Amino acid sequence: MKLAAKTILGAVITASVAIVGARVGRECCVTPVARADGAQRVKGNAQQIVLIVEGMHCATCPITVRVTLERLDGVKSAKVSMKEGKAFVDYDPTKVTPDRMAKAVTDAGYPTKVATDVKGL
Ligand SMILES: [Cu+2]
Repeated sequence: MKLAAKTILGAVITASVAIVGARVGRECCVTPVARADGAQRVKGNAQQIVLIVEGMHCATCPITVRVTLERLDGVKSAKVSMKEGKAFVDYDPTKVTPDRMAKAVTDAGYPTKVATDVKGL
């Protein structure tokens, strides 16, 4: 009896884990994003832009977005807020454009556009 009960419990736990796993198991959450070695750090001429990022749904998503942005040549740093659905990017406008950043994040799985109504950052 005890063994049978354990087996059933084990099956229930396994099923629960599988259900939870299916819920959060989007690619962004399981695919490790390798950071490019020797990421470029630019000096001077920095500007900041805000990107509106859709589709972030777990704690890993903003990290994926940040790493995606910081891999771009010309991006100094990126702060990503999952709560706000925004990315705040410091960048060198001579090396990279906001549209290029938005495309990179969109290609990573998060539909992104450049915020046009944000002034005075
Ligand atoms: Cu995620």
